[in-house]
Amino acid sequence: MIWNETKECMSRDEMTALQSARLVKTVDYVYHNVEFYRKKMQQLGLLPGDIKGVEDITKLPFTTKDDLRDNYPFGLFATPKSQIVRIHASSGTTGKATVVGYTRRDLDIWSECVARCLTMAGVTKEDIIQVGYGYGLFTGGLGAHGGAEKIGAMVVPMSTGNSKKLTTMMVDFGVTAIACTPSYLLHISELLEAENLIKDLKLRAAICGAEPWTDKMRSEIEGRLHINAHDIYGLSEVMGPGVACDCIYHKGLHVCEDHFYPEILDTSTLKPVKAGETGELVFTTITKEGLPLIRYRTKDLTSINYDTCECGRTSARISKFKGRVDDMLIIRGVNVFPSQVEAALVDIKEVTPHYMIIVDRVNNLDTLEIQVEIDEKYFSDEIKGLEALTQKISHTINQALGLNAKIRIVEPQTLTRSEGKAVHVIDKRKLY
Ligand code: DLL
Repeated sequence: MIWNETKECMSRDEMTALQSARLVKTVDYVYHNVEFYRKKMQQLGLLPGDIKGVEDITKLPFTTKDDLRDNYPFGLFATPKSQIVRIHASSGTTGKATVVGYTRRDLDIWSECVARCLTMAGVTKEDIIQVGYGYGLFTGGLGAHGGAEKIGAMVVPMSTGNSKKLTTMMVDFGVTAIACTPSYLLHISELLEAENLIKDLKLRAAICGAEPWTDKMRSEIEGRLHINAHDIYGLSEVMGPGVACDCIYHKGLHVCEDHFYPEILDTSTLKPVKAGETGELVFTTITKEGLPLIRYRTKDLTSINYDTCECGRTSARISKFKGRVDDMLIIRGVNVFPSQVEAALVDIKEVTPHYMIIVDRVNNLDTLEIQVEIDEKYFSDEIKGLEALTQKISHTINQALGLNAKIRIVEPQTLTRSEGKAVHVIDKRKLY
């Protein structure tokens, strides 16, 4: 068993030594295998030998989502395509997706990290685990699946979208653990309550993530379903789910820091903040082969704690997330940037660049409405024309975001103009 606690209980000095050795290797690897990094390092006058350990990490350049987009699709891969055995993708800031690639070894390490997280939630080979994250290009489904299989649990690969079947199977199979987004689990709990099925459940644990949620929401899920709910974090660029997870004490998420070196940086100076202070989380992958990333700016806001946890793990813990540096929204688990909506609308001549994204949560499911202002030239009272235009916009938005949105066409000059930074989003979701 590799996912036992050996790497999670090392002393800080041992961990730093391991991270340093892996960082040195990674820097040498990217310098010789990824033109993007070689050029960036050369611009900074850096040679691989200048990085002797994690104490030198701040000398290295950052990587952003835009860098992935600019090198779309495979430009940052460090291995020949023949060694990549899996691709995933998530939303980019505009039209193009962010593509990530894994070698066989990357997949092994990924499943090991997820297995550690599931172990923190008490999942063992005796469990039956339902995976209710989407399967496909999103990393949630296959990522959770790989970790559960590594543990040897019985996996039910439900994916998303058929809640009735999910609740039926949950009861019939005697499912003991579930992995899905927290809002989806709340929705499921309502369905189970409505059908008076809670008493028939064998469920003990949930591993929820992919979107922000609070301790209050956790208590609500735990109370309704009589389970322990754990917070799992990750992002596709760095790997997918399994970068960090909280244990039974829920005092921060243990980072798999033998694979991902975390830094917390001041959002304006991009200099490291002190432990306990909030800043942007930045990761350097120190064992990845397919898509190694140096100082990847997650844009997620958190703080870090290096104290040993009550559970005995010594791994660094990041606090529950406090928001993002950018304007990315997470709607039904899908990452959405307002700029994607803008980019999609530009191609539709009948509408102006004025739009408003309205996100809400009804019955614990996210709803998305996009109000679009019609161009004066095309404005008429003719319903038929408007219906056709609504359909056209709806289709374009669905293609761009991978999400269905309710489109509401509004009259010219209806949407508020702002004098400063334009406000394009009203997020009515209450994160408890
Ligand atoms: O959401 C990977 C994932 C799947 C994580 C399943 C956990 C469970 P992306 O689609 O690339 O990857 O989105 C990554 O989602 O930068 C955060 O802003 C947000 N996020 C992920 N997990 C959490 C969490 C997956 N536990 C982005 N709490 C990240 C808060 C989260 N935000």
